[in-house]
Amino acid sequence: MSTADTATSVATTDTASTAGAPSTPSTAASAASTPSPATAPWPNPIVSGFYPDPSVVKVGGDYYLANSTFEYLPGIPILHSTDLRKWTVIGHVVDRPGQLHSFDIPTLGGAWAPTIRYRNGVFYLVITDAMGRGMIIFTATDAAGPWSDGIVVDGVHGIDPDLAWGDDGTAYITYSGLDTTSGAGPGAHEHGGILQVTVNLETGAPLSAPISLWMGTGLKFPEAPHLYHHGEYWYLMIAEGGTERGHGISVARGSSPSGPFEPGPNNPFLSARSTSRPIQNTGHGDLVETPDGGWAIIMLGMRPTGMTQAFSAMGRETFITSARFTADGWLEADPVMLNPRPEALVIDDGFDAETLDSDWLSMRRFASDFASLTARPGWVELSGDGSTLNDPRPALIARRQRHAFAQVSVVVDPGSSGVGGLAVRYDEDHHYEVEVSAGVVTARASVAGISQQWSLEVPAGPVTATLDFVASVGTSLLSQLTSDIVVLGAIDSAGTSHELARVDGRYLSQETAASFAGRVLALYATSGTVEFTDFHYEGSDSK
Ligand code: 6LW
Repeated sequence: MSTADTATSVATTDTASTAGAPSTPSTAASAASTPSPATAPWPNPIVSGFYPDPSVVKVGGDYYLANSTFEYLPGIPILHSTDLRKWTVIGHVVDRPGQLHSFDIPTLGGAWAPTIRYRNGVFYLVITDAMGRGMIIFTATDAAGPWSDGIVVDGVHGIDPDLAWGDDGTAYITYSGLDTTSGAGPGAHEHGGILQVTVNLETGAPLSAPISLWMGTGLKFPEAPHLYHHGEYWYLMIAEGGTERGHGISVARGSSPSGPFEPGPNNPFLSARSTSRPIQNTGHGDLVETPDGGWAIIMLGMRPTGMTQAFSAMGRETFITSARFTADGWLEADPVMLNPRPEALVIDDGFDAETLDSDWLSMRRFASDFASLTARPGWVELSGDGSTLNDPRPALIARRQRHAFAQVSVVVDPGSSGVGGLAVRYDEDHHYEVEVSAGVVTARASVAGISQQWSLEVPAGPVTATLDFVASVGTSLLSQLTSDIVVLGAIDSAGTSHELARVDGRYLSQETAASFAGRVLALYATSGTVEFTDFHYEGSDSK
């Protein structure tokens, strides 16, 4: 497959030695009873929380993964693994102004669907800054960064760009023909199927006019194309059916990177549609060679919960499943099975480092614009400008909610005039928060313009704001439909605990909010300066 080959061929000797049967029977017995890392069931999700539209590349024994981040900054995380199971964020492609449009990008716009590839010592990442700069090529010699400023593929308007090289070194950008950037009116909302141009990667100049490669099998939204050269064929793998429950992955093959392509016999060959599997919406996949020389597809999916599997509180996450080439040269994949990591994840941040942990996100502007780690050592100070969580650029730092059930808390000191607190946010129309000002704590739930709040007078001084995400315990069937219940609470400066409100979590899910991102846990300041310390997150996928 040219992508892996372009990177480096997979080292086989160490794979052979680790996969080889041990010499002594007892070891062999234990080996037989304990699946080798290569054959143990995949953990799934492999990256939990708001990590949609994954792309992966193998470079020797290393794997690099990239995801969409839309209006959040820093943008486009790069994660590293050596086994496709354990992933670590090693950097971000977008870590400074100008790389993306960002500042006034509409919600749902921004960093849509990257493809990460590697060739001759250079990492390439192509992506569309939807409703922003357009289709962009970023490069780096180290996947951890720094990455380039990004060059625009001039005049090519589409999403989900893929990058592949022909045997002659020609660079092909294959993309989905949804035009979000030309502003050309009706064409901006038609879908042109899967298109392709050749491109000068140094300048971004297209070297050919767009050609149409495939419209998919006729399902809606043919998108997320990826080209692979394996054996005698070029494979064109796409998503179709839409990112909702009808999502799936289809494949066609041809003798050249530009086709013509013959659709496979079992498309979509990967989909959860109309099944009761815990993982739904599977699609938008990238094919990768596994450490043991097999194949896997890494894709987006969702974990809808509630009695009718209706609400996905975690949004679109990154999943994996095994795949293979069949004897007649087509792709097949195993069902994507849920296998959450059993251990709880605990995060504590006392804000005593010189810079914010890179998992802290901000909204359309970098946190350096409004956050200080030096004003009060051991605290992060956020300076509000009057923007609330309903506005496009709140003074906010946020981390993804990674688990269905979690406890979150942070100490909030609003001083004499500050207003701010702890929120769970899906987008500016859907968020719940515990807000603190001098002597008053307010719980608030805002859903699609409807808002309700509960206020309580408390002694002056710092307050510990808490959000608990718990399972619904109601006995009525109606109460069993939701994904979770969010408990908004506070511990005042006298040490008294208060439960301010219990709010249904279904309204902060992909199916209701419907915006592309996912839940984040946010520290924010609306006005004045508000200081925070002792952020604590404990999450688990078991109740
Ligand atoms: C992405 C498209 C999609 O570009 O949603 O789920 C868009 N599929 O492929 C944004 O995530």
